[in-house]
Amino acid sequence: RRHRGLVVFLTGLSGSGKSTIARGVSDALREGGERTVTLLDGDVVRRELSAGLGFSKADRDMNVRRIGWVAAEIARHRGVAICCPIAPYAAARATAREMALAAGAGFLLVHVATPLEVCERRDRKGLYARARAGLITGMTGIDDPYEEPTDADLVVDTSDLTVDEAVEAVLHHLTETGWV
Ligand code: GGZ
Repeated sequence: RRHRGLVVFLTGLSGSGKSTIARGVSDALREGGERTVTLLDGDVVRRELSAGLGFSKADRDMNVRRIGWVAAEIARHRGVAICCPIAPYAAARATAREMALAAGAGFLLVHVATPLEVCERRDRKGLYARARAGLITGMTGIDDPYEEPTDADLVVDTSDLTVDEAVEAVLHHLTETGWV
C-alpha cells in the first residue's frame, strides 16, 4: 500500500475543521518525505477548478465530482491527494470513492463530525449568522442538507479533539492500515 496512490477525503460542515486538519495531514506527510502530497484546498479549488459554480445541489455535485476526478488522477500516478470539500451528498462522495478505486488507489473517507452548534458558535466567516438572519440561503446545516456519512473510514470531532489530535488520528489510521 505504501507504493500505491491514495485519496484522503475529508467531509463535514463549514467550520468543522476540515481544511485545518487537511493542512496538518498534508504537512506531516510531506515531512515524512516518501510521499508526493497534493492538497486540494477548498478556496483554491473553488477559484481555479470550479470558478463559476455556486451552492445548488447540481453545482455542489459538479464541484465534488471535479475534485474527486483530479484526486483520482493524482492517486493514479501514486501521489497522495488530500481534499476537504463539504461534500454534503452521499452519492457524490461515493462517486469520488469509485473514481479513486478505479484508478487503482486507496480512498479514505474522514468524517469531520464536529456538531453544527459548535461550527455555528465558531462562525469564523459569519456565514451562519447571515444564514440565520435570512441574508443568505442554502447554507449547509441551516437550510441546506448535509447527509451524514454511513461509510466513513474514520470519524473525528474537533469539539472533543484538538486539531493536532485530529491530525494524529488520521496519520495513525494511515499507518495502521499500511498506507504510509
Ligand atoms: C455552505 C458555503 C455556502 C453555502 C459559501 N453552504 O467555511 P468555508 O465557507 O470557508 O467553507 C465553505 C465553502 C464550501 O464550499 P465547498 O466547495 O466545500 O462546498 S461543496 O462541497 O458543497 O461544494 C463556506 C463557503 O464555501 N460557503 N456559501 N451556501 N458553504
